[in-house]
Amino acid sequence: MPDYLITIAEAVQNGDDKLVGQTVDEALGAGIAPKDILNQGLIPGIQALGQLFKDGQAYLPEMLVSVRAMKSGVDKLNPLFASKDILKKGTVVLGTVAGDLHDIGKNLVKMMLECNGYEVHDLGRDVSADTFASATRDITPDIVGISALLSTTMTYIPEVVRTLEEAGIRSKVKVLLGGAPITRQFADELGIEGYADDCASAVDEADRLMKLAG
Ligand code: B1M
Repeated sequence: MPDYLITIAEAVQNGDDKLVGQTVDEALGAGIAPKDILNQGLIPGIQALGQLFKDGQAYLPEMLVSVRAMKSGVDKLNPLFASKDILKKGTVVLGTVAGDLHDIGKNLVKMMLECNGYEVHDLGRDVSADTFASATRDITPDIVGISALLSTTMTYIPEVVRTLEEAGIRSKVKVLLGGAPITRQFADELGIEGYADDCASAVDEADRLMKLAG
């Protein structure tokens, strides 16, 4: 891996957004292709940090600054791609369920998905089943991502699924669940394909769901 790309990966992992921006500029100036900067610099950097996070060796503050550092590089590259679709792996409609005002985790999931090639339509927090359904009908995403942080609001998730079914659009999407009280078992019991317990795993799980969808 050329020096520039190693520096970019390490700077993302260390959350150094200034160094990321500066080195991305230098790499572009040296003629390195934007897709190589993305695939061999920025993404390995965030993946390395994501692995540390999953292993319990990095924590939320590090994750937040690294995601921001990654974004500062991605923002420089995006205009250089002839089509944004080169970066795009899939489309996600994302929100925190009705009655629930917690959105810090959902926002992290959004940033991680965006940094990893997903177009995310963020419906915000306190999102009703009808709003999930109408956004799904209008946007036709590949994945509907639902976050819930309260044991009282996770019980609303079946209502979201039922509303998607009644609207005839449940079979056209994969559903991804997350949030502190949610478990894989809960998702399985509702016949929901996707579950992730943190924002790094959410990207892996979205990638898996995209493969499932064919
Ligand atoms: Co509240 N809150 N809160 N709170 N709050 C908790 C969740 C609680 C565990 C605190 C406690 O009692 N120990 C408790 C819930 C208990 C329960 O239901 N079992 C609780 C409570 C009770 C409440 C209120 C009811 C308090 C009250 O008013 N009496 C109230 C409810 C308001 C409402 O929602 N209607 C309330 C309010 C609030 C604030 C508004 C003050 C604030 C939220 C601010 C905001 O989000 N904008 C808040 C906060 C900050 C917390 C704690 C302290 C932190 C939550 C957080 O942001 N964690 C929390 C206690 C705790 O967790 N230690 C607590 C960091 C965040 C990055 O993690 O959200 O888990 P998390 O997201 C992770 C994963 O879960 C996963 O990835 C993220 C990143 O790795 N993930 C997904 C999340 N969504 C995902 C979606 C995916 C995939 C993965 O795919 C779609």
